[in-house]
Amino acid sequence: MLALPEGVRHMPGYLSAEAQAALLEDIRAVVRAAPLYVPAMPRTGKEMSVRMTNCGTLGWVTDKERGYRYQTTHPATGEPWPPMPPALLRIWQEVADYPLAPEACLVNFYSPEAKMGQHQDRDEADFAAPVVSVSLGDDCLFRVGGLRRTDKAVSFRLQSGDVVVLGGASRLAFHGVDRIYPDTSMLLKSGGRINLTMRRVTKP
Ligand code: MD3
Ligand code: FE
Repeated sequence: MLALPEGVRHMPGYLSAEAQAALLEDIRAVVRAAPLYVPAMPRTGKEMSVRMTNCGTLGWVTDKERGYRYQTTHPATGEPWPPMPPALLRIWQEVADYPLAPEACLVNFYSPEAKMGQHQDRDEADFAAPVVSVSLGDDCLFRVGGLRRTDKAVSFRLQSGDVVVLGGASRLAFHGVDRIYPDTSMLLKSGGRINLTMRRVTKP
């Protein structure tokens, strides 16, 4: 097992089975208020395989015309994003080592065939804060490299209930999800994977 890059903290099994089930109910309520939508790449309009929504004061969105950005409202409903569930805020307070609350939580839903190509998260104005990731449902193969796309990368499996803190030297590292391992969790009745990423967006 290779060492993780500096600034990546993987906490396997951070959430108990009960905490995972409770958080899933919170996320179901978020999705009822702010339905999952199909994000599209800037310029090409190519649809991503991951379905997305957000909670918090800001949400990350992308479409063909206007590209990657944060905004206060859902792109399809025009409504403000629902608030972040207290259980999520609590996780941030426990692990982020950052004095301010997260502003955005991006909710990614992966069907068994979905993946996310290698990219950097750089649409935020403040890179001092970490990104905190919570995984629910099926396992995935996660890959994280360095500051250049060609830097060597390490892959590891993320499981339901794992928390990852991406900070410091890894905050701008290339990363992605190469595959989902179907039927590896019983949390989601129809399978798939949910990833929640809490972020700071604005400069304090
Ligand atoms: C490493 N999501 O939403 S979470 C994303 O599992 C995203 O859905 C993946 O990449 C997912 O942007 C990975 C873990 C993660 C999040 C942000 C990072 C890893 C990161 C930022 C910098 C380096
Ligand atoms: Fe990312």
